[in-house]
Amino acid sequence: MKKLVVFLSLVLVSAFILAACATPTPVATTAAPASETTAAPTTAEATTAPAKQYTVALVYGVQGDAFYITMQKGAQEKADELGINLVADGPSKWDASVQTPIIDAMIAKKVDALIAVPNDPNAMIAPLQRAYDAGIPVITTDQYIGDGNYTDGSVTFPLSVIASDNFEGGKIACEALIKDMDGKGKLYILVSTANVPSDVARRDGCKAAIDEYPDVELVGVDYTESSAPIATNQTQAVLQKYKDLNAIFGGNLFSAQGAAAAVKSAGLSGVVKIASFDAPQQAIDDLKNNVIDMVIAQQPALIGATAVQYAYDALTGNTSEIEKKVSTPFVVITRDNVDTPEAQAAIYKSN
Ligand code: T6T
Repeated sequence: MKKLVVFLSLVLVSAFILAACATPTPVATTAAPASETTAAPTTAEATTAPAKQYTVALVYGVQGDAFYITMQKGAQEKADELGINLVADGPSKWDASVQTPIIDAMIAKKVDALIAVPNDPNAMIAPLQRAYDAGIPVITTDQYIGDGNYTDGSVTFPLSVIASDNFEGGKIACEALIKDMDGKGKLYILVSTANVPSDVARRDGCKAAIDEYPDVELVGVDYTESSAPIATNQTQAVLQKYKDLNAIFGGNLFSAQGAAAAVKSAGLSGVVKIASFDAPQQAIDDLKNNVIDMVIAQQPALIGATAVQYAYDALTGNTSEIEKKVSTPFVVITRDNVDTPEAQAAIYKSN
């Protein structure tokens, strides 16, 4: 465990350094936001039209997920700062056919810009293209469409993709687990689906870490459909089959939550190590109770805020500083730093 602590301290430091370097500099804006135009107009100004209040839509990934609740909060805070009217909605389940009518409704509402977490990298191209064709700037967060290369890839109309470096996050998590296993033993991966770019990248990042250790066996990869009960059942089956399982990478909030429940009910807390990708309060409680050993917090609020800033920049003609791809940093939380202000600030909000 000592090794894990030392390693994680290094990771945390680099995560914070990364945060300092990679956080996009707030883009200078040229137009005054509507909320700031409160001074009484002079006679000469009285005839000029008031500044337009923009409406920006956020169509998040799925309802009831603390990650997206936190993203919406960050977006709302930035919208309030810029005088933007933010409208947010998302599907009741992770499904492109449920998300598509929500996008179409935003187009019908004639929103000024659209921020979306596409539920499928291919199926969501056409709905987002409809928004773009209607003159609505499109930004994607957390996920991408096409191959994610909006500069010269298969789809280039979105202005930007703002997301975590998921491959790197998966690698960080599994390197830490493997160090704690003294470089040998059995590891199991759970992620949401095989068709979600974020989780596929985390799985691949974890596999890349495993590849560096010939004595580490990957006993399996399961897809949880982002359901904690499914993840619990899958983990129980793996615990039955591999009595000497050493570690689990829970590649998203519900996958990790389900894995933790299974390990707890099998009485294996602290024996089977768990890394949770995502930082809801439950994961923090499990960390403190020795069920989970490491929590990789993404920064959904920063993702949401950056997207709203970019939407505003696009609408006010300040496009020069918009980056096609923004990678937001992680905060790695362990029992050693969980009570620090940085770690506490990184915990997701659930309402
Ligand atoms: O891990 C996040 C998100 O990044 C991922 O794309 C889907 O799952 C979450 O929303 C957590 O449930």
